[in-house]
Amino acid sequence: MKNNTEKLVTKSHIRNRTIFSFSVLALFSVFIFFGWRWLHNQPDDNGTPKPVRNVLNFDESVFGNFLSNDHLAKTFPVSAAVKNVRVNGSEGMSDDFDPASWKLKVARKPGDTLLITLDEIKKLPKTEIIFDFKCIEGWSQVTHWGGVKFSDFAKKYGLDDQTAMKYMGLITPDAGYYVGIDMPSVMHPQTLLCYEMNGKPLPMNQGAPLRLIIPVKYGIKHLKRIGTMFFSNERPPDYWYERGYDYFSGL
Ligand SMILES: Nc1nc2c(c(=O)[nH]1)N[C@H]1C(S)=C(S)[C@@H](COP(=O)(O)O)O[C@H]1N2
Ligand SMILES: [Mo]
Repeated sequence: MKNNTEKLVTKSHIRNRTIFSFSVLALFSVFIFFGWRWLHNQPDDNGTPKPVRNVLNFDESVFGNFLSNDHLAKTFPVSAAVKNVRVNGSEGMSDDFDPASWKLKVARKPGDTLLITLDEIKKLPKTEIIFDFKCIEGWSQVTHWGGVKFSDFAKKYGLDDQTAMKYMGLITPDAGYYVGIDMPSVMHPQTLLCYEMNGKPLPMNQGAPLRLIIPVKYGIKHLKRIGTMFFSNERPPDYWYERGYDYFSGL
């Protein structure tokens, strides 16, 4: 029996369809070509074309609202933490550094800089966290860190005026790596000034004497070997931001 939905298709019908399909393809190609060229002729904003930067900044204005002290990054049992923790990134970690004479510089106001030793920091209550550390390069690892909560540190050193500002900046002692972080993320209860990894003193290549651990952010913001801390209502300079990455870099 003949299927009555069958249609008779002529050669010219097929030809017309083919021409139409190729025309659509050609049109889209032209559109993408000129669109791409237009984008790359736009003024640069910190390593990326201005329209792309505008989208990243818009994302920040949306997703920044989801950040809350009640929204915690997922944590794990100690047994889940890896023993061989990956070492990634050594900007600002020059060889001529002497951990014995290190002190944390906290620039509270112009002409008012605190110098704090590691022993003083260790006197504050210790907090540990085991979480999935995520790098924008596409890897992640469950790792175990110990230190003081930034919010405890801020309370102890009277940083109320400072934490009322919009950003904190961190710089390595040689100024080779630097990050800026929005204050809600800095004050988040899982953000640590960290001096231990896997229950032992932090290894040099992992940021000894003191590094930042900030589980609500990608790895780029977890600055190793903190030299100077400062506060500002403007975005502090940020190493990877200047190279085209998102300033917020939240998770
Ligand atoms: N001083 C300094 N801190 C840094 C970096 C760096 O290059 N220099 N790289 C960052 C990046 S991209 C990642 S993923 C983490 C890696 O931390 P780890 O070496 O302890 O794994 O450190 C961050 N902190
Ligand atoms: Mo990273």
